[in-house]
Amino acid sequence: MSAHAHTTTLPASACGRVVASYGRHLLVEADDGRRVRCHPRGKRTEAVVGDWVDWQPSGDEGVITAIHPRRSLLRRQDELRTKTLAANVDQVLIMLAAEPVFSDEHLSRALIAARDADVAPLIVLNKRDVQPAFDEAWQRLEPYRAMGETVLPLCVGGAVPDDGMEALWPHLQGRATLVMGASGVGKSTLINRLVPGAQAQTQAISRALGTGRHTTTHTTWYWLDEARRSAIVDSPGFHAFGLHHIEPRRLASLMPDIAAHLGGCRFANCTHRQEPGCAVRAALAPQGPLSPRRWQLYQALYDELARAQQPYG
Ligand SMILES: Nc1nc2c(ncn2[C@@H]2O[C@H](COP(=O)(O)OP(=O)(O)OP(=O)(O)O)[C@@H](O)[C@H]2O)c(=O)[nH]1
Ligand SMILES: [Zn+2]
Repeated sequence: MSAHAHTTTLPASACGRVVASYGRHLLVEADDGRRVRCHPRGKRTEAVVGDWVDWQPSGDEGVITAIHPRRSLLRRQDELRTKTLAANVDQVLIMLAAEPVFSDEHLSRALIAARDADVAPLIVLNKRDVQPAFDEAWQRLEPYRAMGETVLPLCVGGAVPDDGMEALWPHLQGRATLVMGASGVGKSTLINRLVPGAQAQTQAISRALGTGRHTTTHTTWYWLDEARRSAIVDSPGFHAFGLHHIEPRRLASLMPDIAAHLGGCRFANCTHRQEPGCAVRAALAPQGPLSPRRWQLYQALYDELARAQQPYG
């Protein structure tokens, strides 16, 4: 075969979006909406859900040949290491509920990871019908509202006149939103309300990718509108982001209530832990507005990130 004949018989590569992943199996959606099962060509083309990719047909499957530059990349925390979770997400919906009671530390970690990835966080408090637990949880979220976070009430699975879905919708429009939250907060209930056929779709994808129904680490990108402008990304069993790739010195800038006091420290390289003349420590309550618990969390996370930077430490 001549070189010329070879190039003309090579199938043209097309552009597409990774809409589902089950381990190394990927489903790519082409521009015309067609969905093709794809494999990465090599280590450098290991795409994740949300990625824009170039792919080439290969039999009735496809091969991913290139990954387009990512607008954002979120990582999940595994037992041992951080793994990529989703790319090109604009927003992370952190779902909390009246019950189970949420942990301030988990919430803070999620907010830090989102900000680090340049992804806007949106806090949603579900189960408004569960009282007085809901009102208590709403109160506990006051400090987060004070530092500028958006918090929306929701009652996605309860029978109340205003379930909060109408107020949530404008926040989802025109964006790709990843949903995360502890077990039992109502994530599946929310996904099923937003994407009525979600469960059936997931089963169909699972069949298309030839994986068993017990696969746990799968992520799915669902379009919320015909125009394919708004999407919701579901990753069942995903509870915590990985933080260990974050440089400890960046941490203060990722916590808005601490970041508010940066710039006034005596030392330019202040780590805001024990240095004299630290503007962050000077802002601690009762003299200032900064909650001592948040500063303690900052210190604990700083130490954790510093340890993670030393591979054998
Ligand atoms: N009272 C009340 N219960 C709700 C509400 N939303 C969801 N639930 C219930 O909470 C339970 C957990 O909901 P799921 O949607 O399965 O929660 P999940 O976050 O997907 O949980 P995992 O699958 O374990 O991660 C179910 O029994 C739901 O019916 C709500 O607004 N009010
Ligand atoms: Zn300082």
